[in-house]
Amino acid sequence: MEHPLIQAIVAGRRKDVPALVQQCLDAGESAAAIVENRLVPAMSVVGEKFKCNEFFVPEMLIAARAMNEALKILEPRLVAAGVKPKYTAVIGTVQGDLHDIGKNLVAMMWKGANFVVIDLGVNVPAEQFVAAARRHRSNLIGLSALLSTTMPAMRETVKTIRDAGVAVKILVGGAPITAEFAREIGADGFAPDASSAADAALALLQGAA
Ligand code: B1M
Repeated sequence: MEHPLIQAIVAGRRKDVPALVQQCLDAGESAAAIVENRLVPAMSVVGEKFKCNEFFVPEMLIAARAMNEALKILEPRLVAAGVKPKYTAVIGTVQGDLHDIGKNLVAMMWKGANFVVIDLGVNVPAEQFVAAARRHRSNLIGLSALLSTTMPAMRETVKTIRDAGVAVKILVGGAPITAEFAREIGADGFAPDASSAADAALALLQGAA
């Protein structure tokens, strides 16, 4: 039997979500554990249902909104009160792609790792990453893509950043992205999930220091 929070997200019962998240917190689950063990699995169930035509886009969207209710509560807890941030990161979902839940989780984990995070949102043109990295003197750019059809936009974005000569590390991720693809397009790193995205970013930046 799935956890009630997973059930509520899958069913898109967004009004039930805050109390269920609170129950998890009261039971001693950490915010990160709730993300990993409840939110991410809930969205996998949604994806499976979509694949077998049990869910369509509206159901996916409703489930995503329910998940965001949980994230609203968890974000302040994930973002540790911290000493002065050492690194600045720009993050966004590449052009043509509107998925932002995974990217938002990565942004949160980076904030949790005490980064200043400039979130450019979704459907971000390559030039906008370059401009933001320059404006904010960022050390890191994070690119997310959820569609196999937007993988070429990720490749193009990496190329644009490299051609512009901005001195940043580039970390990529998203469901269709692999370490091999990341290497092939010239990114500095790949992370399969939000928590390893924080470790990977720190490893890249500390290696560069
Ligand atoms: Co879309 N969608 N969707 N969708 N959607 C997928 C991705 C899909 C796999 C569903 C399926 O077919 N089973 C499929 C893609 C197939 C493919 O290309 N291979 C798909 C499709 C086809 C589409 C549309 C084309 C549907 C249509 O209109 N016919 C359309 C495209 C719109 C567009 O982008 N142009 C579309 C639309 C949508 C909604 C708007 C309805 C909604 C998005 C809402 C939103 O994001 N605000 C939506 C959703 C919710 C999904 C699923 C169900 C869930 C995605 C998600 O949020 N997962 C998804 C199926 C699935 O993945 N199970 C699906 C949870 C999230 C935590 O995981 O984003 O993978 P994820 O992020 C992970 C890692 O990938 C990684 O860390 C995160 C946390 O662990 N990660 C990074 C992500 N970015 C990273 C960056 C990093 C490092 C790690 O470094 C910077």
